[in-house]
Amino acid sequence: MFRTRICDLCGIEYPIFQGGMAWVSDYRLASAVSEAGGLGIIAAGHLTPEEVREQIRKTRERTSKPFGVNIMLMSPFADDIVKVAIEEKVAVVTTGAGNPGKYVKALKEAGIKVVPVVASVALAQRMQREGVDAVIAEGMESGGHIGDITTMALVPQVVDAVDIPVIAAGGIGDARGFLAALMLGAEGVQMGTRFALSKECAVHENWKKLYIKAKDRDTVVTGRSTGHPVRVIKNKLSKKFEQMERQGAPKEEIEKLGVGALKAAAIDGDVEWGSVMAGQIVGLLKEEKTVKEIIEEIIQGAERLLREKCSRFGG
Ligand code: TUI
Repeated sequence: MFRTRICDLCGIEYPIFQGGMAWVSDYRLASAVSEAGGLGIIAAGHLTPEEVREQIRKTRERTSKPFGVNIMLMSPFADDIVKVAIEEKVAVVTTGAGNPGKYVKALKEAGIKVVPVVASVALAQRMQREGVDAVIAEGMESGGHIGDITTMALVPQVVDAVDIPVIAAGGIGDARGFLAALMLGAEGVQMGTRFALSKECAVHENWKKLYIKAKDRDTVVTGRSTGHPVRVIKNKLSKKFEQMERQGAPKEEIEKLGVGALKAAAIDGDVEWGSVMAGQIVGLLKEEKTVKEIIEEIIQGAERLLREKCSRFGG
């Protein structure tokens, strides 16, 4: 059950992607997700091209299954990371925070599936015209850099506007979210926050503790005034951001606050003054689980839910 075009496209068992998360999703998480039947994704956001190559090779030592690399298009190394992905022949490249148009041809020629994150119908249509294999429609419930439409509203509009498969992202953390996304017409889901709170994720313990403590209203979007909206868990840093944005501080000064803040939280565990990116679904998460448990609970839970709902509403 739940085999979709995404499974065939990427050579995976379940249509579940693990979102690429800079400083959070390295080879340990990516290989675990792929081994469990989903698509693990190495985040290249913060890495140099040679570090990306090393991550790819380490992933290959742990799994022979397909996996992906996420290229954050604001990275100064994006051009060379694309070259590394091609040389290393990764199965899938996902992109974020921009338009990957100029890379599509070279990636496709190398036999790599290209799956950009989009936050609007217009970009999804443009990406389809440029020949990508699928799109990830990401709602503003997501953690990190976001667009401004919710998953519930964005996904069906993107589904109606393109013929290629659509993966839903943003606000999905369990079987209910997975099934809801399929009902909206998506053929798969991408989850970041849920996988960040997994045993195999090497993010700092303080980050995970904060995720467990967080409730529904504990995230906030900073950086709207600079054109780089980022969803994080509220802390001293986010309050400072809000204060500076309220006061109309210069864009450069506000952006300076964020430099190094993600690493400070994810690696050094400074969850007061670091940037603890998280989606709104963080309030649902109560415990750390293994990747295998997360995926099995979603697939088995969705099968059970579907049976229950069909017998209740479907006669
Ligand atoms: O990329 C993400 N999320 C991210 S990247 C990131 S790294 C970072 N670190 C510090 C500060 C800022 C970022 C953290 N989180 N998600 C994918 C995503 N892409 N969400 C939204 C978009 C998007 C938005 C607009 C993609 C394309 C787009 O349009 C660009 C255009 O040119 O039309």
